[in-house]
Amino acid sequence: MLIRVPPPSRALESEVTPESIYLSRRKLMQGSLALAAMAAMPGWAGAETQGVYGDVEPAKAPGWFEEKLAAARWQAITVEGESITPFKDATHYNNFYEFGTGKGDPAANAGKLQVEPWTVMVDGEVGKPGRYAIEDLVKPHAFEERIYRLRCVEAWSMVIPWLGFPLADLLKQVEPTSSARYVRFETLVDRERMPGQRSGFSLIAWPYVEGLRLDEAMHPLAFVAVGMYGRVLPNQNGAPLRLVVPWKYGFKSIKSIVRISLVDEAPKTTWERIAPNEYGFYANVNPQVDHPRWSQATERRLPSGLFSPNVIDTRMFNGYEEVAGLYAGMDLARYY
Ligand SMILES: Nc1nc2c(c(=O)[nH]1)N[C@H]1C(S)=C(S)[C@@H](COP(=O)(O)O)O[C@H]1N2
Ligand SMILES: [Mo]
Repeated sequence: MLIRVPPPSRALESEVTPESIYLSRRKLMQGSLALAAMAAMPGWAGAETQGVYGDVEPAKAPGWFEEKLAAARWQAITVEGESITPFKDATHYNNFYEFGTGKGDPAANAGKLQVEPWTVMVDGEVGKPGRYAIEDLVKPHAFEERIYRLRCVEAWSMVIPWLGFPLADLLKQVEPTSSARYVRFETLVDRERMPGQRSGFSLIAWPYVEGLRLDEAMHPLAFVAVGMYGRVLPNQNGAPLRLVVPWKYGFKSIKSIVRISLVDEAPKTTWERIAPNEYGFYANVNPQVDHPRWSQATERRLPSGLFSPNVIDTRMFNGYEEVAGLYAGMDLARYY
């Protein structure tokens, strides 16, 4: 058996689950049924009883999702001393400019997005290029739950339990060649169903593009999400598959991916193209490097209101210090 030293982002389950649930679960886990019990429920067990879902109905999940969900490994990685953001906030306060620039626009408009069938074009420096049905990209990998902080560059944040698998697993599946140095991702273009793409005022040259250095993409924390809160990913959160890169500002976590290209040069990303002095390729969360128009030293943790703004300190790499080695020797004020 492989014994691993827990990274700093990993914490005791007691720190994210209410104590009563934690205690009953502990009892279950004392016996030889420990593993079975682990597999049976989400790491933030008892979401229904905690009222996490509120009145938000689940989206209809495709067959491939239900199949993998039944065998999911709950809570591989969690966060310290934080509570899960209510499902309502995570699904009704979104950035997804394809559906409009307002925080409520994605929830209001994304219902029309057709997520089934879905294919992802894999091309460039790979041994196994092709147009993959989503089922074929997902099936070889076990579902894991990852409870991650999500820090938007606009200085608000949430804590979200994602379901999916490491991006490294998907990349290994398509076999990057020795010339591959970066990964480029593209979101769907659908002017009919994505009203934000029709707007004459949009600054964005669609498709939305993001990218990572290959070693960043292979880091065990880089994640492909197909679900959240134990349910299939809602359209407004980037169904049917999106990236989650928890140590970077939220805009790196590209939604509704239709193309993954292994390339030898750094791709030009959407926000870099629009305002290169404000948004860099790296976009690592960094409280010491301010946005030219606002401070990045603190963040509003949702839910946040006028009378309880819930402002907390922002942490280097969003608290995921185990990625620091990826940037050894780099001036992070220059490569922001
Ligand atoms: N295709 C696409 N992906 C996107 C965006 C977008 O506008 N289009 N917004 C990004 C930003 S700025 C953030 S903060 C996160 C928000 O993810 P969430 O709505 O699931 O919280 O998605 C990111 N991914
Ligand atoms: Mo963001």
